[in-house]
Amino acid sequence: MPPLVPNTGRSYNPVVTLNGWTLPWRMNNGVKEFHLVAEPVVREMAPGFKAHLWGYNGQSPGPTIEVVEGDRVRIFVTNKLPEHTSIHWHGQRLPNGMDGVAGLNQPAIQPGKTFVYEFVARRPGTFMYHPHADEMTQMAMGMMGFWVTHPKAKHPLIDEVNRDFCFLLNAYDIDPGSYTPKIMTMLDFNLWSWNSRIFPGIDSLNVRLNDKVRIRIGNLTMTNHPIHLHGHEFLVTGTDGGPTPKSTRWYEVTTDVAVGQMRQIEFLADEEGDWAFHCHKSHHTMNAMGHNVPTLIGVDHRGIAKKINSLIPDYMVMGERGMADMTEMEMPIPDNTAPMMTGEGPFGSVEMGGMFSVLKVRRDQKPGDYSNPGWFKHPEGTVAHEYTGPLAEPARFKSEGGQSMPRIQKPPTPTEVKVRKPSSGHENH
Ligand SMILES: [Cu+2]
Repeated sequence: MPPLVPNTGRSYNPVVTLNGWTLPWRMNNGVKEFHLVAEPVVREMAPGFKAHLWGYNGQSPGPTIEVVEGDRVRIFVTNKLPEHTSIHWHGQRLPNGMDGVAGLNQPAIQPGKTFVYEFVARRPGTFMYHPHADEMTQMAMGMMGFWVTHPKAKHPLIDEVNRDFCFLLNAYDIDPGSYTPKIMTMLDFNLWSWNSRIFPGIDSLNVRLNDKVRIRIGNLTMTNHPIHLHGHEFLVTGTDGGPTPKSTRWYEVTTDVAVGQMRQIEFLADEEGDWAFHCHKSHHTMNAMGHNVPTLIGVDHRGIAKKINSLIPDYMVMGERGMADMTEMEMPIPDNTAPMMTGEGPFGSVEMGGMFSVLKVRRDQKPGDYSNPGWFKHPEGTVAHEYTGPLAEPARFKSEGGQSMPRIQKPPTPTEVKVRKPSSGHENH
């Protein structure tokens, strides 16, 4: 959805929620009123793959809430889940009774009931909201949302930007062929998502050349995610605690977003192209996959892959022709399953899944135009290509070098070695 330009209240430059939207509000005697409905939703996580999640107002994650520093905010929360819930406004300064921890700060919101929260958005920054009641279940089911409080005036530490994107890092464990996340999973999730979408189902971030770009990221998974941008260097300009002091900012190309944290990165998009933007944990740029597969790199698979497959159904040949095989051979997978890796790029399979998208920087992207400009047209002679000319002998590593603590030569102790010869049919010893 295009950014929601405010038509009441104070103006601000709205954010773009990847594959999401901003919740409209109404002004009631100077108070900004929102209505969140906690309910079961169906989320298409990628084309052809739908998940049965819990979320807010028809989607997981819920809609982004955007307000201005100093706004008095009233949020009605209706519970249409089969169990009690509450909402915690992660990172906000507010009266203790509005903090949303069920049992501690308020009674839980029972199914069918509506509660109201009210507070002043006291500090500008990047926030999240999520249940603080049966959290393990409700967050594993997708209940969370983004919150942005824009500064009320020019702020010395908050720059104006041309594009402002936001998304939440979340993760699910959904067995191939099924629809509902397994909520008892602690670490071994099989779907690593941004706003409950997985590559290639994540919106690209489309910007104009020389735009100043801000991306806000919140992590509500069970592990950290080093988020990596190609082709540019960025500054971390904000955290959960608000804008960072300028003296603490340094350029980098990857920033780790730990669990429960928010990071706000900013850069000048001054390099044209289609730049990869992803979590740097390689297993987080994959979709549903089995992890208990032996490595057989170096084994000649000719003629035996089928035999191995009959013994180990999950087995696939890796490290020989690249995972691109996976996308080409179109392995039979159960209905409603995202392929482990996919994505047809202009040069072939991208062999990715999960937490991966593309920053598209274009000279002719109009201000305020967030539409996808298609593939980058590379200037003549700027694409890596096959070389068939003569090559000199390449340099090769020759020695391990020294060691800091030389080993003491001890007289050899006799060792008993038992050698067992394979019974039959094996050629190696
Ligand atoms: Cu990750």
